Amino acid sequence: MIEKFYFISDTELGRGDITDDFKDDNGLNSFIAGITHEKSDKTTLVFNGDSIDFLKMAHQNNYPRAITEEISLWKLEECFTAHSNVFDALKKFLQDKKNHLFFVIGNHDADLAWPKIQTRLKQFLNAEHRITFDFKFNQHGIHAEHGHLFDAFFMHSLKKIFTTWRGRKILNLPFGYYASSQYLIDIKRKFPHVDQLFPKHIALHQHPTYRKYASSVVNKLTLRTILKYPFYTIFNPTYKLPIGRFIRHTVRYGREYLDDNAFIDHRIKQVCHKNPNAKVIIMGHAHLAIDRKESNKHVIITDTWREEYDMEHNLERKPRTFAKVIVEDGSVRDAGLHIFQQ
Ligand SMILES: [Mn+2]
Repeated sequence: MIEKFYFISDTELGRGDITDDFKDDNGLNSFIAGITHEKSDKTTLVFNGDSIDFLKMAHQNNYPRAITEEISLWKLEECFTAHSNVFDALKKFLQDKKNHLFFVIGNHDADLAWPKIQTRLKQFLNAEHRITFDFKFNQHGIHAEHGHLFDAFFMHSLKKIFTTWRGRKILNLPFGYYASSQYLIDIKRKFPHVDQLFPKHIALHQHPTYRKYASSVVNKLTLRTILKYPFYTIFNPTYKLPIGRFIRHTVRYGREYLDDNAFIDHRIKQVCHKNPNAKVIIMGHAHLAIDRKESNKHVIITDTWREEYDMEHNLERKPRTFAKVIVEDGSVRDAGLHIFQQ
């Protein structure tokens, strides 16, 4: 029996407005169409986190801190409308009964944890029993997770996904979510195109106006975080701070918060250590493309599918990458990182 697994990450499908960085519907459609009729007994497409960009999507022009199930549902419908072609391709993919879809939950799409979001997606894609949602994917010695659980700012408890505030059930989101949606989004809305430059620390270095505006926003965030949030958190759970993790991050990396290249080796070591039995480990989140052997494991990091230009390579559009794993009779036969060519 041959099973094929495809992993892509960080597509960040939004609602087609200025904060939506996904402009590649045609590319993604043809990728999905290309794997729809595979020669296999079973084909699974894994969206390895940050698939739908609930984080950067405004809700009726606002970024509320308390994310209820209704807000998440509204955003999901907006995404269905803005990227209907992608969802049509997924519907066609799922028409074949041997095909499965797996959504790994990331930091832009924690909303996928809501029961009604999962029901709605299953209903919309018309495949009740072949769509799975989870924070981690573990099958046949393949371990996949988005990668944010190793990120000091986006890490959160897997046991407490929801919390209650003023009698309402809301998502229990990490500090990074609020820093991004309440503050950093402002930088993006003001400089939408500079924000598509990668890596971030070089973009900041080369664009003084962008850097100046970004640092004023970050300073405001830092001041409020130190002076006000410790008091706010008494009344409102969305103001809680990851002080211990923040200190550990600073001890390990100094004042480097943006360059994922600086963090990735340690994160790879951590994920390998936490999953001793995995043969293949796949992550996203870092917006890097990596394929290497690490302590007898095959480690693959898939890059983003959003519109991003590489400042270290003549501003070329970053290639769209995916991981492919072939499993024969329950064991991994082949695994690797690939570049998608349309
Ligand atoms: Mn992420």
